[in-house]
Amino acid sequence: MIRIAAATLLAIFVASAALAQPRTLSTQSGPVRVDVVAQGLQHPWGMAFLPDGRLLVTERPGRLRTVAQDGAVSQPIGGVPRVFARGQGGLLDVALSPEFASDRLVYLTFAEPGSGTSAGTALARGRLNDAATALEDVRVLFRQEPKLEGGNHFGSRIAFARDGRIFVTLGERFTFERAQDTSTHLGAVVRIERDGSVPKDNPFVDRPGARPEIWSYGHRNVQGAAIHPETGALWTHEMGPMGGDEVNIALPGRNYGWPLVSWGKHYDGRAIPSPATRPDLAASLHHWTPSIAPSGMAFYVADLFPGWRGSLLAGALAGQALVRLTLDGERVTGEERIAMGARIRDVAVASDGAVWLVTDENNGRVLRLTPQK
Ligand SMILES: [Ca+2]
Repeated sequence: MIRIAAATLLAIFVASAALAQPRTLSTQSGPVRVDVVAQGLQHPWGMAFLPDGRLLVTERPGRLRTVAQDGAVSQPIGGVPRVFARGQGGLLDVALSPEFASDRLVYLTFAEPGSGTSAGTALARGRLNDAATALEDVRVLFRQEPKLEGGNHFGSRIAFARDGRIFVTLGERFTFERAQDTSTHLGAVVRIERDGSVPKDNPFVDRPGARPEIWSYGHRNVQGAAIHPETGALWTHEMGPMGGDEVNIALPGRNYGWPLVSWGKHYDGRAIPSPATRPDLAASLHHWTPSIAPSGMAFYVADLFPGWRGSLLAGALAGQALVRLTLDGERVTGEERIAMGARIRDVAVASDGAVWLVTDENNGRVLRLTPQK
C-alpha cells in the first residue's frame, strides 16, 4: 500500500516537474522558451483555438478534448464520429467555423470505417454545446471515394477560404497512380460549400466522369494546409516517398504530378522522373530531400516573434522540428529548422502570438513557444 502510494507520488512529482521546467532553444531570432502545457495525450493530431483561449485538440484514436492555457485537459468531448483507428487512420484535423462565435460549429476530419475493413477520409461537423462537453447535430459533409483497405495516407487538413468555402486535403491511400484518376478523390484537394454541396465554379463540375468536389489532384499525402494571409491562396505541403516532400500552392484544376514526377525516389530505390521533366504539371515552391515528413502548417503574422513575421511554419515528424520558411511572395528564400526532439504533428498560432505544437507520441505533449525574456 505504502509502496503504491510512493510510486504514485513519484509519478505525480515527475509529471509536474517535467511540466514545471521550460526549456530554452536558441534560434536565428533569439532564444525561445518552450513550455510543456500538457502531456499524456495519445497521438494528438490537430489543434484549433476556441475564442476563450482553450485549445481543441484531437487524439488519433478518436478523442477530442480541450486543453486550457493553464494545462487542464478535459474529459473526451462527446459526439465525435466513430473512427477507423488503425495505421495512420483515426481522428485527424479539427477546425472552427469562421463564424464560430455565433454558430459554434466544429469541423473534423477522420478516417471513416467502411464495409469490412475498408476506410476513407471524411469531413464532419457538429455544434459544440456551451459547456464544450459534446458535439451536437453531427453531420458528415464529405466522404472520400472510394473507401479502401489499408491504413496509409488519409491526409488530411481543413482550411476555410476567405469566401467561406472549405478545403479538405486528402491522401492517395498509398495507391500511387490513382492520384491521377479524377474519377476518384484519391490524392486530391477538394473544395465544398459549408453545407457539403459542390461549389458551382469548382474546376471539374462540367467534366464527365470527374468528381466535382476536386479542386486539385496528383497529390500524395497532404497533411499541411493554410490560407495565405495576403493573397488568400491555399498553400499546402505534402509528403514525398523517399525524399521529395513538397510545398505547393493548390490552384484549381491543376495536377501536382504524383506519381508521374517527384524529387524523391520509390521506397525500393527506383528513380522517379524529376518534376523538371514535366512542365505541364504544377511545380512545387520548395522541396525537402531527404524527407522531413511535414505535418501541420501556419503562416506567422503575429507580433510576439517579430523575426518570424511573414514566415511559413510547418511541423516535421521524421525531421523532429519546427520548420520556418522565409518567403518573398511565392518564393521560398530561406529555411530554419528548430530542433524539437520529437515528432511535430501540428502547428497553431495563439491569439497572443505564441506558437503551439503537438507531438505525435503515445505520451503526446502540447508545447507553447514564446520568446525567452
Ligand atoms: Ca508534385
